[in-house]
Amino acid sequence: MAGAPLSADQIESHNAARLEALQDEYDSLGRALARRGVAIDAIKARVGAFSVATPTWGSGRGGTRFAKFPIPGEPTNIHEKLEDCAVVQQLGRATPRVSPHFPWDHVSDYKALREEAAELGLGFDAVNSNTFQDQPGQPHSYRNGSLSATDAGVRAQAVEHNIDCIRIGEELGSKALTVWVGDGTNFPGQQDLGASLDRYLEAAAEIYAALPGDWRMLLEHKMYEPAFYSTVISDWGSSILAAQQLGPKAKCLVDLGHHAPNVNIEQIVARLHRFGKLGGFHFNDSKYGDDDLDSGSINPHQLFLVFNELVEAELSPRDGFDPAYMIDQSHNVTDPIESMLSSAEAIVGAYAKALIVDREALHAAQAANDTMLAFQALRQAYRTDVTPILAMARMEAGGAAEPIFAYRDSGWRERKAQERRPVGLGAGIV
Ligand SMILES: [Mn+2]
Repeated sequence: MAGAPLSADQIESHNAARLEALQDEYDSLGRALARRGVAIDAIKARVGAFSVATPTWGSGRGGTRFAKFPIPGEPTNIHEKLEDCAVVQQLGRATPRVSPHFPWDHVSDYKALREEAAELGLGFDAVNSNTFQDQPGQPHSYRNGSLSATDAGVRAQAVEHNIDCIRIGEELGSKALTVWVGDGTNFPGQQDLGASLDRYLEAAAEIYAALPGDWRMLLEHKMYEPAFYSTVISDWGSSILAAQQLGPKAKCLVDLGHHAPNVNIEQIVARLHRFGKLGGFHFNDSKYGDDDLDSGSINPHQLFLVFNELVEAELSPRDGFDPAYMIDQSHNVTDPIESMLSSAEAIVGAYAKALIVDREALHAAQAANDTMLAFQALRQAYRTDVTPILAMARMEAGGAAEPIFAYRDSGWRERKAQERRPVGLGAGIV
């Protein structure tokens, strides 16, 4: 297939029916912001330039340890996943890149895959390796770990897979490899906690050595799961120590769901940036642990505070500050396209709110130890409804004023339910 997946005419008529009301709301917000010294068009331009990647696996229905409930018409292979990600991009205009995962997205011709994506209006973001599950026919099992395994053959296999991912990524036009390992233990005494990190670092250094000059290696930490007693790269401390030891191309990736409950993630962002090690983000939300709920659905204020730190970071850039943003959540009960549209809007909205913070007032209040006015600088921005800015930016880029309604009206999923083969039942994991 060639070109955008949905009819541009349909999006245009969707927008035409909403333009007058939207213009009115945009102008009204513009006047309100102008009184605060904020130029709405400048914010809209920043919003229009912001983007976040979608993960190929996010286009399918996720699952839990218990079950996966597929929906008719969900994608069954990388080609169909790209189509669905292209729908998200066409309507939402905030997700122009896709983050692939190997071996799940394996094809025989990556050059052709890159062209196929480009025709759909998509590029490729960070490549994700997978050494947390066994694949058919692989010589060694990851049941006792991968990069940190005690068995040298297992470690070599995991290193080789990551290097394969780099080679594939080069063909796809990626510039980063994201490494998350599920390595860890379930019992005290199961492994030597120091030696397992040593083995991880030694193996990770071999992957690092294979990075092209302009690539980054993003280390993703996770506190627990699948291991429930200890995890080798469990937190941002382990992550930054590993990244510092590996070298300048190694950075830390913060997945919002991968921390202990109540951890101050915005402070972690500030810390990682302070040492030039903030490499990327996986956006999702959580209530109890790593539940992979939709971004901004549980704690939108935290998302805003994270972006507040990212805007501060933009203002005082450290070496190579260019975080890779990606949505990483499990769509268990919704149409994944709708969840990604809704989440992208929540993420861009948090960014827009962070942009309209009166930084001068904030910094002055901080310097004067005026706690309440410092907080009010944040509060004033947070309570601003930035919806008209997002909608206008989307529309001007060719997207839809109300993406989820435009998607429903398109009948995309119903059509795909006729065309695509059904997904089997079974336990799912993302
Ligand atoms: Mn993640």
